[in-house]
Amino acid sequence: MNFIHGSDFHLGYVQYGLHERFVDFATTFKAFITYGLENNVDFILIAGDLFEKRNINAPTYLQAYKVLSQLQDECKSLGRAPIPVIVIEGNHDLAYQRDRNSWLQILESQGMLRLLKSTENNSLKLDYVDVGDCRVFGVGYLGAATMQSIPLIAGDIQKINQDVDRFTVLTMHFGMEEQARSVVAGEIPYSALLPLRECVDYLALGHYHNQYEYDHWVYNGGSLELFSLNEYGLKKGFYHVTDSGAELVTLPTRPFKRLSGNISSVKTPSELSLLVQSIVESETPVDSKLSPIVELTLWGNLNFPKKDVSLPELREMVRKRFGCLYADVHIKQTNDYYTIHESDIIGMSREQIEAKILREQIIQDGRYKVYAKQVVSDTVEAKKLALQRINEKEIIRWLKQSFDQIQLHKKHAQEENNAGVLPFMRGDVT
Ligand SMILES: [Mn+2]
Repeated sequence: MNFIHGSDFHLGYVQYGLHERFVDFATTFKAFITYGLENNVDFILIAGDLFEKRNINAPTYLQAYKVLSQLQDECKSLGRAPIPVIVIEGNHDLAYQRDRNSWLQILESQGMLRLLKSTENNSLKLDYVDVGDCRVFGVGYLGAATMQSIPLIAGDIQKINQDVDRFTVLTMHFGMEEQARSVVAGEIPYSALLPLRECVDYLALGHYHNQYEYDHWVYNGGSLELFSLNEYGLKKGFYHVTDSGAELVTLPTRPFKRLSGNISSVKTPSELSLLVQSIVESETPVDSKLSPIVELTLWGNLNFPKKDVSLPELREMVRKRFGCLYADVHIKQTNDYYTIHESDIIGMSREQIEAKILREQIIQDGRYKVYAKQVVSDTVEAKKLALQRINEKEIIRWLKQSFDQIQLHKKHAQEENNAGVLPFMRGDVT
């Protein structure tokens, strides 16, 4: 057995409106395919969101076509059979109803890939393909119907696989509960996957852009490129699966750097320039062939009108220092967030007051100040669960998970060795 499993390439995404970023996403996709070729895999699996949009433009189509046709040409010149590229539709590359065909279907009709398209017409009809010693089932993005479909999918696989003994791969596009930095509707808890545990050897997931895995059978490599700064610091890669197991492979991509500084003690615009100067100079330049993308967040209380700040000038300082492809500097005024006025309590609900007091405590304590929002919402939630008489072990487990997440985030932030930790809360996930 020998295959690679990746997802969320998002070809066609023009991040920051930069052509270079448009090219980066394709370069990374190509590197993934090349890895497969060089490792002589039996097949290449893409667990959805090959494309950024349903209605991609011609250059994006060409990027995909070129990479896939080159793979075929190279297989031919090596005298080996073409390596099948097996794909499902993610939420980003579903066809519009009116278009009927997705771009993935077009590429399939051209013999560039094999699109696994399970159809649901009253009953689910699973699509699969046999390659090497594997049987690969695929179900495209189901959205809110994912959870209820899982037992049906498991039942069908069991029926189809009767008397067949193959290594069974199932590829789907959904996120697992508590893996995203934010709370996302329609996430799947691990317990819901248990019917699949019986009949699937390898569950190849896509959708969330961070790497995670469960119990040596559920794998999500994430997007290889950094799709948004909310993903900063997340582990990302694809899996190379052989008889000895699934190994996470990472690829070199354009570096991102996230910096921050507290502006509360800055009195004038020129002092602000000096602060930015000292922040960028205390950072080591980025060691990469690709020029980096750097984001600097200046947070706290700005003591003079924002219009006096020359953001272009500050951006230029960052750009010069790091030789950036793109530098972003922005100001995040957080002063109000930390201030509690007694008069504010009038007219507030009990829950709001509780949240406010908790927040005050957390800020005074200092250790989890930057995570105050999360700690408050988790504490309030824990109380609600207790009132609902949820088993205390369950509540503790849930709080522990949240705590571990904060600890992990804290550790990452420290590793980045930033002067001040950003006051970012849970971010959004695509
Ligand atoms: Mn997706």
